[in-house]
Amino acid sequence: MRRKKNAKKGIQFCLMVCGASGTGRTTFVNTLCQKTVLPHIDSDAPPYLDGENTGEPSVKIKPVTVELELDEEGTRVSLTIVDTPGFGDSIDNEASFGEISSYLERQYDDILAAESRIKRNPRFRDNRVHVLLYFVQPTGHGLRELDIELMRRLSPRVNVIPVIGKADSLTPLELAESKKLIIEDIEHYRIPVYNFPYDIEEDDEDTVEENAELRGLMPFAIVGSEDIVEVDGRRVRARQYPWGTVEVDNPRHSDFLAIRSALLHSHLADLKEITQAFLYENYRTEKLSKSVSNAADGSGGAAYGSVEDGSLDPQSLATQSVRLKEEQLRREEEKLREIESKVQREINEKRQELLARESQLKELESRMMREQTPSQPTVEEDESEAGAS
Ligand SMILES: Nc1nc2c(ncn2[C@@H]2O[C@H](COP(=O)(O)OP(=O)(O)O)[C@@H](O)[C@H]2O)c(=O)[nH]1
Ligand SMILES: [Mg+2]
Repeated sequence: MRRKKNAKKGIQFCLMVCGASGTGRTTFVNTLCQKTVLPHIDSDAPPYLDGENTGEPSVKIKPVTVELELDEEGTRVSLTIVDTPGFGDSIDNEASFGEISSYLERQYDDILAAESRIKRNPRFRDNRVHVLLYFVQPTGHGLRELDIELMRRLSPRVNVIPVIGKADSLTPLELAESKKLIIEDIEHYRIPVYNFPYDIEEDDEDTVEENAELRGLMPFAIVGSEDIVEVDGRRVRARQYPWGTVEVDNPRHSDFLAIRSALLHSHLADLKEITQAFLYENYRTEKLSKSVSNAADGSGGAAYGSVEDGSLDPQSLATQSVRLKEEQLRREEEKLREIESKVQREINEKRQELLARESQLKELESRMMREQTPSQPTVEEDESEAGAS
């Protein structure tokens, strides 16, 4: 049933890719979608800079939406990809951190505003990001400070899944070691990544097994390729080297299939659910509660910079204005509700009146019928007599 419905309506899902330049984000996206969704000009360079050269790279995050048909049954996903400019080279990382986190928050603000509207906009598009794939460079080591900071800062706003980009540049041993080091770092720095949560007591055996398996693969080893290569008569996505071929879809070569199926099939709903019920709710509470600026655990705070003179920082100001607007909307809504119930009351009264009239009319009608009935045969008799003569 659900599948049929999904096929008809299309599921909406939003994926953000993030990481240093050259970690294979663009290639991964095109591999995932099996078509060129992101152009292969380096999206990290010129297009992301504002035309005017002010010296400040102003990052532009532009989502792209593609319709993907996932299987023969026609299951479709409307996948929105959000590529973020790479960092780690010359760009000021602070600026791109700020850009990314404010992009995430902007999508929450949009829905917050949409929810408080009296009249809903039927064309409103929910652009909340459901998952962020963070591309770690294939250095063979653990996380860099930059990786730690970014994932820590963004994980309160989005489900973060760490992956190792261009994993084929590591030997199997190096890859295994690197995965181990990265997981150790994630645990040590308590980065709340999305770890395929399960509950041994509550969940069924299959779910537990599946999630444990996926958790065991983290960080996923990604190999992407836009080339189709013939291997043993099969045409597959692969990277060809003088010494051999790395097949994207081969689980012995990379974790691409595992992450693809987790994102687009098995964990799509869970990622959306956590975004809605946990991440967005938290943001909403933070935003609407007065203590928002104190509550921020330093994450995000630095991006906005608290103002020295004790006045409110932009975040609190924004919060306040949203709150005021919300209050105003609520009052207007209340007024409208009052009017509505008054009209409803009037309608009810009129309906009662109408019903009363109706029954009066019915009574009158039946009285008339009763009065008419006895005289009818005489009329007929007269008529037939008249006809006979
Ligand atoms: N070895 C290897 N190279 C890759 C892989 N994916 C992309 N590349 C190459 O790495 C370079 C940067 O890739 P790109 O997708 O543009 O990275 P982005 O800057 O993160 O978007 C390109 O030359 C790609 O061909 C991969 O999985 N393995
Ligand atoms: Mg790119």
